[in-house]
Amino acid sequence: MSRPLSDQERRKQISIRGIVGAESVAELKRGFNRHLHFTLVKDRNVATPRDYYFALAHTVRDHLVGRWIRTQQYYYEKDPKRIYYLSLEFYMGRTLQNTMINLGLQNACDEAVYQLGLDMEELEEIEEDAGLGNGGLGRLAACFLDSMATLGLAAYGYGIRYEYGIFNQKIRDGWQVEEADDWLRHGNPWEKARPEYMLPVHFYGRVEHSASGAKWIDTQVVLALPYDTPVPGYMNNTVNTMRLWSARAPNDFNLRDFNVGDYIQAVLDRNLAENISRVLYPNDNFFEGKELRLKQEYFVVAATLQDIIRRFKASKFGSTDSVRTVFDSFPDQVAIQLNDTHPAMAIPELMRIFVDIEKLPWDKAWDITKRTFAYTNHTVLPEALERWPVDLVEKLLPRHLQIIYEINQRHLDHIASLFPNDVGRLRRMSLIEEGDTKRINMAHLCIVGSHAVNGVAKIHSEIVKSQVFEDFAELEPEKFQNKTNGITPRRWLLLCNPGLAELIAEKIGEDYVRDLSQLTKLHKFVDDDLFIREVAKVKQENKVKFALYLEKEYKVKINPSSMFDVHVKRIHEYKRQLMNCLHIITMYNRIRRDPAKLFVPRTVIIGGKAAPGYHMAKMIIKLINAVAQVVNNDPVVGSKLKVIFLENYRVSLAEKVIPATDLSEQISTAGTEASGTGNMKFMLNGALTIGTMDGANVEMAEEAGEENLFIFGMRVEDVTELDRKGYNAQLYYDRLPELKQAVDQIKSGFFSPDDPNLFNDVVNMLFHHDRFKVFADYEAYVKCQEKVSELYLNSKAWTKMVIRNIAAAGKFSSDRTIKEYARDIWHVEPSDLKIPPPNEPRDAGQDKTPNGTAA
Ligand code: D6G
Repeated sequence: MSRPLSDQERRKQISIRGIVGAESVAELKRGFNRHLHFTLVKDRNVATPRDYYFALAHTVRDHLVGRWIRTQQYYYEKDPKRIYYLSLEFYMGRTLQNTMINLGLQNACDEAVYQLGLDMEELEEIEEDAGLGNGGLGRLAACFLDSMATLGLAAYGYGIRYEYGIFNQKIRDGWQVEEADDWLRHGNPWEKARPEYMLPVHFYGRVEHSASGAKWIDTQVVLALPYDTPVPGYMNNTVNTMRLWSARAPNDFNLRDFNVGDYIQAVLDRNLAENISRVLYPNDNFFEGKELRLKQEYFVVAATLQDIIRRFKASKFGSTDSVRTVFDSFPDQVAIQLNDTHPAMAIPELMRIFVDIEKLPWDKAWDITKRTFAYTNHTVLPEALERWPVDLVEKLLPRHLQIIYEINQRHLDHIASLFPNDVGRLRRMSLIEEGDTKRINMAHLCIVGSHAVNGVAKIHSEIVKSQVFEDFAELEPEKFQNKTNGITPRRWLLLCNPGLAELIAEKIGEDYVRDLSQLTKLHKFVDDDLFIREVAKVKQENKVKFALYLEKEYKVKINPSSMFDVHVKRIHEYKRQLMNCLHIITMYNRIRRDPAKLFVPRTVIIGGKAAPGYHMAKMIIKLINAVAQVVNNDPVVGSKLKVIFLENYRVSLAEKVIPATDLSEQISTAGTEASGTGNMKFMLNGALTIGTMDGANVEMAEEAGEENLFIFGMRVEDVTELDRKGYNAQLYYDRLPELKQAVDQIKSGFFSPDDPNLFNDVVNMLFHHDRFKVFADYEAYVKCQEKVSELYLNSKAWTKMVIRNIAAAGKFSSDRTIKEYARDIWHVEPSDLKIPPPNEPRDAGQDKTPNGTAA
């Protein structure tokens, strides 16, 4: 066996993060100095670290521009089928390092920055996260953009440019406190405003019907101003566009019809219109029926569809038959994927455009619409399903309500013809729910208006078909599909874990970055002692690095030789951070009961944001911090057990903590977590999983072998059975002394001596209305954790299991997911054709894009 290579030797051989040529380094340095001078208007005497970050960002951006223009020009020349991913969230995180990696510039930039006497990591830390998402759903959209560009699809992400993204979480006295995320304060070098493509969006008003059709009139207009962000593929010269809309008041806002004479007030009122894109709603898996949110949903949809149709009309397929555009080929040229029901208004909006504006007959319009849209369902939790009150829709979008009623009428007529006299079925399948408040079931609208409906993991897609939308699946079984989620290996391995990425490249070559299934080649190294040691070494280095980061940023000291047991994701009852907390208390009590007994040292790290209005989630954060306070300051415990609440968990913090994790906690109640994607990130980065048979955990176990994960607890069938019998928390409490002790401590104020009743709500919930059955899985969870500790004592056996997991993680690349969407839903072929790199700017007069602007 060969001796291990030094880090430097490795770097020289591996080019997954680009090749360092003397010339490119010199060019980067020139670019940097030029931008510092001309763009930042600074010299090195007065420049701040932020100036250096911006100079570097602009330098890297320069390398994107030509590829971006060329790619978009290519799309206009070739008119491939365009894929539109509509999402209210794009949780992008930082852009600098991702761009350097995808352009193959990382190593050259590292060298250039080093030669300039600067520290790359320090510069990277200055960039604000683009926190335009809450959790999994938004991050999935971001991973998909990376994969679509890498696979050479003519794809676009369309969303909202929130002025404030997800709030910054501060922990004060153990409580979550929210701070506004003013992420654009210093400017955003990655976006390009496109005021020339600004579009009007209408709200309110009324509908006039006449012989020539329906007219939506007397509306209030808000303008949608697009900001484009380049989305580079991995080393393929493709640069796609993410277009985010920002709300602008028209200049005659409130001046024409109202407020005549009150000019000042009218100008001040512009804020009202512009509030549409002010802030991201901070709910994860929860529907909050606010008018402003509905405005956001329609705003993105209305602007985007105008853009899509403009681009279609400009293509060779948007032919006209002397007067009108022929839309027959629209579904062959355009695929629109709805990321959950949030952009569901696109369905009635496209119908409105076709029927009211383009004057297509209803049936034809409906056929085209259905063949254009596909809908991804992300959750089956009832509190997360969007059900907009009819009254609200009627006020804000009166024409759309009429169209939804018409869709519903035809849909119900169809069902009645197939199932005569089945009133129950009609009621269950209606788009309109009767009740105290009449509501539109947006999932039903999406199912009816799409040609494909997919869940995001096998188990979830089965639940969608057999439970939540059973009647719809019976009606159109072929419509229902599964597309198991994935993550981009570029950000979630190359970027966040270069040590591991390069070690893997050394063993199996570099192609795995674009074809993650090649990780199976690692199986043959499971017994290679040197490789085992190297994998363990990379993990240890990552842990030390993370420990240093925590010490520097948060002044907390953790022991890097303890097991890092990490539970990071949004705080939610169904994700059961409370069960983890009960395990911590159990470990604590065990140490105190017998301090001399061997205990495998653990650092339990829990992080995640609670929706600001979610009382129970905020209490859970407070409880974790209260427990941490007691555990971390008990001299009997010493360094055996530490509990850290990781403040402000977000994309850029995930990139730090995931590579440093030994044990990944994925412990939702079976049947509640649609997929999860954090689980995949940990697996790829060499953590072992303790988890329930839920979401994509099931497929991780399938890929790696159940014996290589720590699977415990109720399966979906067990949960269903327990529901049938009736879940009684008290029974578990009475039977399990350690559970009783832990719960009693919370109840009696052991962790909140100043306020013994502080956690009454939490305890009360656990006993009387715990929908997620924490006590029912407690015993199996604690027993499984004992097995985890036992294996951790045997470092070699542990690392071998880690290697088996990494080798089995290939399925969870979002490249695989996108290939499946492309094949089964969008009907497009990925292309590995490399768009030629731009050498010189083309003659600006030569080509015209359909915007009339020079390409
Ligand atoms: C991006 C890049 C720019 C291109 C534009 C095309 O801003 O070079 O001209 O997209 O936009 P559409 O015409 O496709 O909307």
